[in-house]
Amino acid sequence: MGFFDKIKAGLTKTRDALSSTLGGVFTGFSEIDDDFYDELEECLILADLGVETSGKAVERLRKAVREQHLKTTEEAKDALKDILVDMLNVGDTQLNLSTHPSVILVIGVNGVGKTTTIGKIAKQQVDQGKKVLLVAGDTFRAAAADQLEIWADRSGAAIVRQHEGADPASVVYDGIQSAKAKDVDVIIIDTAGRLHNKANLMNELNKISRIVNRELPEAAKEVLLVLDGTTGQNGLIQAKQFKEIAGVTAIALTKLDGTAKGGIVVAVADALQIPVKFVGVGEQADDLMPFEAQGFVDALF
Ligand SMILES: Nc1nc2c(ncn2[C@@H]2O[C@H](COP(=O)(O)OP(=O)(O)O)[C@@H](O)[C@H]2O)c(=O)[nH]1
Ligand SMILES: [Mg+2]
Repeated sequence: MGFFDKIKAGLTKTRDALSSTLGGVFTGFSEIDDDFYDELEECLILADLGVETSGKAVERLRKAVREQHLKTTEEAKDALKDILVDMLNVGDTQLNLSTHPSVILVIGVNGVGKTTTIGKIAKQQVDQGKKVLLVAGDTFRAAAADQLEIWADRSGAAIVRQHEGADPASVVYDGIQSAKAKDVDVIIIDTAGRLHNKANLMNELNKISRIVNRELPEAAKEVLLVLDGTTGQNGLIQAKQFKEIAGVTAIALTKLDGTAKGGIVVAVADALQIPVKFVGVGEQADDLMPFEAQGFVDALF
């Protein structure tokens, strides 16, 4: 399955919800009037674009309708699709892995899908012929490193881990030395995400970043924030907190297969102005799609 089919299947719940609500708006109104805009905005909010982003999208649509003299709701629909694509295009959606090695630091709260997403990215990179090393920076529970090790085996990546309770920055240091020795292309660092202790988490992430910058000053670095797509607007609040404490460069939205509120992707991109680079649509190794705005919006409608 290509991107479009896969993402379409993963977004089934969102699309079903949207087609019964949004579809109704576009077919139910014969002309573009205030009632049409009001209904439309309500639908977008229901699909989890959030109040702010939905308002912005409808405002832009009003402008497009005025300026382009659009007459039918069908024309308005096409214009809305263009607007959503534009709102999603906030930066390069490809990971920057231009150096050898490159580093992906993966952050986010517990349970959002960090380790799973790392496993999936590792698989994609290994399949492209890259040498990948996973670093078990979540030392909070032994099970976390065990889970990462399963993904290492599954994807064909190497792994560096230490004992439970070890200093994550020290595991990262070990990982980088090992990567240098083994000529690794991509280092992917897993972390624990205990956001309830914000100061602690910030310290931990800062320490990891310092080690990476000191040991690999020239390396391309991505800070990938993983968000659970089913948590809706709560996820957005989390994202804003992480944006404050870590220099997030990319977002992965997981579990879109389990929600009717896939519109959260638009809300996140618009509110944070950080590109969504992946969407997770299942638990298997190949259930991670590189994000592409046009394909995503086409799959939604
Ligand atoms: N349905 C679905 N489940 C997912 C997805 N990504 C992760 N999961 C599941 O979410 C749970 C938590 O994932 P995990 O990677 O352990 O989260 P972490 O605590 O952030 O490392 C696991 O049961 C995963 O299988 C996804 O895209 N779709
Ligand atoms: Mg984990």
